[in-house]
Amino acid sequence: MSTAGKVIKCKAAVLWELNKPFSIEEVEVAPPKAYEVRVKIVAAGICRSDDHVISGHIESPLPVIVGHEAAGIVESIGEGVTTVKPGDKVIPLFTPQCGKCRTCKHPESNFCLKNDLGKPRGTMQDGTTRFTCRGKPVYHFVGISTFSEYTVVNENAVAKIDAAAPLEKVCLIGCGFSTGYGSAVKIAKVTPGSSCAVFGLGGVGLSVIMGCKAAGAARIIAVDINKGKFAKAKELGATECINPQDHKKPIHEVITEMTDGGVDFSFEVIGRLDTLMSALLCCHEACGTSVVVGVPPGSNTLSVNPLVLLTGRTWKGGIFGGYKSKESVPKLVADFMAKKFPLDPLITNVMPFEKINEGFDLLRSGKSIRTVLTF
Ligand code: COD
Ligand code: ZN
Ligand code: ZN
Repeated sequence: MSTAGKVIKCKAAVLWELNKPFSIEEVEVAPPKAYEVRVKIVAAGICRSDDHVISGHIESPLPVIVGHEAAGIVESIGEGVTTVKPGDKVIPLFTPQCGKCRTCKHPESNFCLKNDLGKPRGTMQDGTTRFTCRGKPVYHFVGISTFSEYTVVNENAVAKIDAAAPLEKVCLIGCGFSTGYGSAVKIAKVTPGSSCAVFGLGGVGLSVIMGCKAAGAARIIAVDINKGKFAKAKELGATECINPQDHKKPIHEVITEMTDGGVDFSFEVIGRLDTLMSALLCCHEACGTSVVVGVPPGSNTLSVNPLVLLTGRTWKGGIFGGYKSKESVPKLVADFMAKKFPLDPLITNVMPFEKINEGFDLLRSGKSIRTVLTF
């Protein structure tokens, strides 16, 4: 019997309070309104940014259903939807692409004004929610809330992908892979023969390394305080791995000495003020570029001596690897299908959705890169 037009009751991981485990609850998911799409989630990855919501580092109204890296199948569509249909395989987009705003019309930028990232309302784009649990409304996370068997997204926040794509792998294209890889090839525009330093070897940082390698970097210096991450970093293209705790000197000085005055490109993929500064200072003072991928907790700010930039450094940042999401995600999936890059090395654990709290424990203990939850 078709579920289109009806409320669906299903399981979702609800975060009721900060710093508490998720509670697997029965939730009601309302049908999609006009220009919205209801998606049956098939696989969802766990990204550190989801954990930042639990800890309060990323602000969100509560209760909330988090998750922003997933793949699924369209269950039903609202009025006026033309770009996807029931049965299509899709990836939800935590940065939408409306195609109409100033950002979308700009050839280079991707931070569509329909996003719910900076100051989150925790709602759909019309300001209302589609989830209820125990009679209470439950908030959305970045417009896609993927830790639920069913979710509702705006049409501009979902991309149709190859019908043959393995959803339990390409879900990583929804965040970790694209955020990292694009930061290297699209935001930094890493050049052949260049030197790079990547701070933080989680799923996103390792994807930066893949991007640096694909762009032809000659040296890729991987930096992490967890030595357990080094073997995977080397497998994916790092030429050297360093642990700041093994050095007496500040790590930016160590890298500057190793690279004749600093690297061409550096990336901060941790989300800490001290490592943001180290990454900035370890790129060459006259010709280096440093890219901000990680974001420290909301209220934290850096104070920077302008001379650091006056000498010629470039400091930039970007969300979702700089990719315009709706048009780029299908192409990234096609590239994966054509074996232009692997995703398997990033997936260390696969477990049923109900074990979500164990998946987060693995991330916090530094034992996993990406855990994929299957529904
Ligand atoms: N020095 C060196 N390495 C460190 C340090 C340190 N002081 N502290 C931690 N690390 C290492 C950890 O050992 C770990 O290997 C790595 O840094 C971080 O990896 P993960 O697995 O925790 O994180 P990812 O790769 O899933 O995500 C990293 C982000 C930087 C994207 C995330 O933390 C973040 O800042 N998100 C906010 C920005 C955002 O919302 N982006 C859009 C969605 S991702
Ligand atoms: Zn993410
Ligand atoms: Zn837009």
